[in-house]
Amino acid sequence: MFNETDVLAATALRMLAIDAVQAANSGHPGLPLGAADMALVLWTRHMKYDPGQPEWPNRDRFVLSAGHGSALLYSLLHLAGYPLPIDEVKNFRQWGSQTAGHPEYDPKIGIETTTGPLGQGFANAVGLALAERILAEKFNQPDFPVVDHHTYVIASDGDLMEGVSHEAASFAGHLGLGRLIVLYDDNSISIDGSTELSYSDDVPARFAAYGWHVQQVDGHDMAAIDQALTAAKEETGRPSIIACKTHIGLGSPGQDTSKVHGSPLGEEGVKQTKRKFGWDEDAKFFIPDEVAAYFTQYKEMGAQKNTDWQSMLASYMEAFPELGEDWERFVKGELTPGWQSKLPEFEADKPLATRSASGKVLAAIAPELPTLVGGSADLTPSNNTRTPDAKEISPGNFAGSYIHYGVREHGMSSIMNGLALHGLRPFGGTFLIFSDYLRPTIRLAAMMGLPVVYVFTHDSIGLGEDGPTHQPVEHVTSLRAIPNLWVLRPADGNETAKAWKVALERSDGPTALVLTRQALPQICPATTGLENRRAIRCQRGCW
Ligand SMILES: Cc1ncc(C[n+]2csc(CCOP(=O)(O)OP(=O)(O)O)c2C)c(N)n1
Ligand SMILES: [Mg+2]
Repeated sequence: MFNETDVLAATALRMLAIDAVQAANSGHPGLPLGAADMALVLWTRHMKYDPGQPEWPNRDRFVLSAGHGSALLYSLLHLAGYPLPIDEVKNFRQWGSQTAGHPEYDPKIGIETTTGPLGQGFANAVGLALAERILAEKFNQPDFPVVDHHTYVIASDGDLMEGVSHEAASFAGHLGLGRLIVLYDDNSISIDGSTELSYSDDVPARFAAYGWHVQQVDGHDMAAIDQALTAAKEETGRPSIIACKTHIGLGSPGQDTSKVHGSPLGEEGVKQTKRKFGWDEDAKFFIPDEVAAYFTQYKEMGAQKNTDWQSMLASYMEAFPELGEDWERFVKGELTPGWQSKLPEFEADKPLATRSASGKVLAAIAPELPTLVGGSADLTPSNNTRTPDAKEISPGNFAGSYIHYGVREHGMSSIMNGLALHGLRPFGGTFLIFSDYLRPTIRLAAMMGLPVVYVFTHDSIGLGEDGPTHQPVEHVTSLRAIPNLWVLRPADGNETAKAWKVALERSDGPTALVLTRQALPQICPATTGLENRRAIRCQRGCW
């Protein structure tokens, strides 16, 4: 089933990656050399993608969570035929290139999410896999599996050490996200040296305890990887992890050491590695014709899958015109026209906490917005995030719009990034004081321009009674320091309604709503302009 051309293609992938790192004299050769076999098997025998239309909605999602191995991803995208020319691979890590040191969100060339901070890609992938199930429930009809794909991840030791991956893995196991498949680059090396220095988890046992389907294979045995991927796809009720035992820096002088993790091999090291793989040691960025033809064949197969899907979609649009309209809007990232008319108005002289106003706003608008998916990190009654009509998402049941994330703020927020990457409009709640727990993910949402909404309640001086651990002091200021995050701190009910309007009309980045626990007077009648508002505030002595 695997022949010399497969091996040659994997070698070409490796050589392209080490040439890119060497040209930049900076980067990470270890992961590409070690993980090329699993990447090749995945991208040729299992993944569904069309490099001619990278944003095909029903493509399988691939996340290189170990973003430091980006030379592997860029080489793979180039070989697979994505619009990423060889000059971009040659310009690895150079200013203005599409090939930054760690991948940055760029779906037009096949990069599904920004990775680099370890663990985030893993948790984003849980969000992508959850989005796939939610969307399948919304759109699929008998004989019309419009949304029907897998989410694949390559994750490293560091990814699995990071806390956020623990939260997300536990949650994925709970929900039974059967279409999530993780290839673990199990090389027992991280930057400080052997993982034995700091890591003695029994990873397979840990994931089995989370409720995952677990396999262990030799990560350089293509047939074994292929079989494991097939078994992982057959397991539909549980997420899968395949621990692939690999050699970091395979074939290089520094193989199996931490040195090869993040240091270029050097001109001599590159030559030695090329000799070891039977490659011309003087050839740089060389792609043999048979390797180019090999990838073209898979590109054509992918294009055919997309063509078949497009013709199914055309029949679907005729058979289900209303759903078809929703689908078109979803694909364009648009919300139901006129939804703003449902925004409630709050009467003067009825003091109300802005968290309560937020709950009322959501209750009014959520039924209009099929792609809005809410949740809370176990503070639902405090955050007022669940609306009366919202059905909850639960293990094996994805026909809902409300997610109980459990006490997993960091995981929740990274999963929300994944939901947003797949086109849903997620919002999630916790106390403002705990915004620190999800700060790394807010920054990534801001960098990627994802329209995620954070419902941060309990912005109140009255919280003093909970003690200093619950009293937000510097939080609003520090959130305002994140570029491209909009921080809105409405002063009453009507401003809360406007804040939701602003947050949901925004499609190019995240918004934090900072809401009170205590009741506030209504100082801003809904329909008046700024001048009147000023006058009213002056009358009340609160401007
Ligand atoms: C949150 C976070 N902390 C630290 C780093 C810096 N860093 C990059 S790779 C790495 C660990 C490398 O080990 P592993 O993940 O096993 O990758 P491998 O060396 O096997 O390629 C670290 C600590 C990071 N990228 N993200
Ligand atoms: Mg490692």
